[in-house]
Amino acid sequence: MYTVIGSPNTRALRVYWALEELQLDYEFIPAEPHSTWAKATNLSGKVPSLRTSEGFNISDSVAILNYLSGKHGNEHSVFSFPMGTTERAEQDSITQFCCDDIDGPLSMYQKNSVFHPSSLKLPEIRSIANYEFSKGLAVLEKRISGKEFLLGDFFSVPDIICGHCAGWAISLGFSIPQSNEVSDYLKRVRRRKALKIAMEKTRAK
Ligand SMILES: N[C@@H](CCC(=O)N[C@@H](CS)C(=O)NCC(=O)O)C(=O)O
Repeated sequence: MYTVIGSPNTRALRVYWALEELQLDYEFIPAEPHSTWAKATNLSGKVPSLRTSEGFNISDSVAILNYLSGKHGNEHSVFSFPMGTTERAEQDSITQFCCDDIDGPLSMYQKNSVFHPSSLKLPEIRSIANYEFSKGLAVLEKRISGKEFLLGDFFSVPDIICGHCAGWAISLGFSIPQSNEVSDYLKRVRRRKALKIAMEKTRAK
């Protein structure tokens, strides 16, 4: 049994989504960033963290998703290529692209508007982040062209990151094109049953 620390309004939703895809049991603590639980499980006070039944703690959504997909994943759930293969190198490269170019701009905007001291808040940050996010989507369009998922036929970790970021971007009012291969792809991943179940289960608490 796993325990997830993190409110579903944060990147913890990625972990809930992955656990539902993998059909694993979990408990959860809907902790906000810098809460007592967040500080107890991550030195930076960030969420999410995952606690294993042996009491081992893993922080960072990508580390958690890679751990879960490596341990429990297969071609029917959250797929992961083995370490040391060129396919895995490509998987890691796509994951890193999603973190830098899709998650990065949203993170920059949210940090500045929520977590930074008011003396450092910049009104211009929104248009800068929107510009960076649009650039990320343009590259995502090339990466997804002709494919169902980012790794081709297999639903995997970067699909969860991009699918989560799409919902996050919409909630922040960032623009996503309404009709092209990227929007079709994002709609496809966000329609997955596991995401719906994860949101219902964790938001009900
Ligand atoms: N790379 C980390 C980022 C974690 C992160 O920044 N989480 C946000 C909530 S979604 C947070 O706790 N922010 C607090 C802060 O930036 O101080 C991950 O993917 O888990």
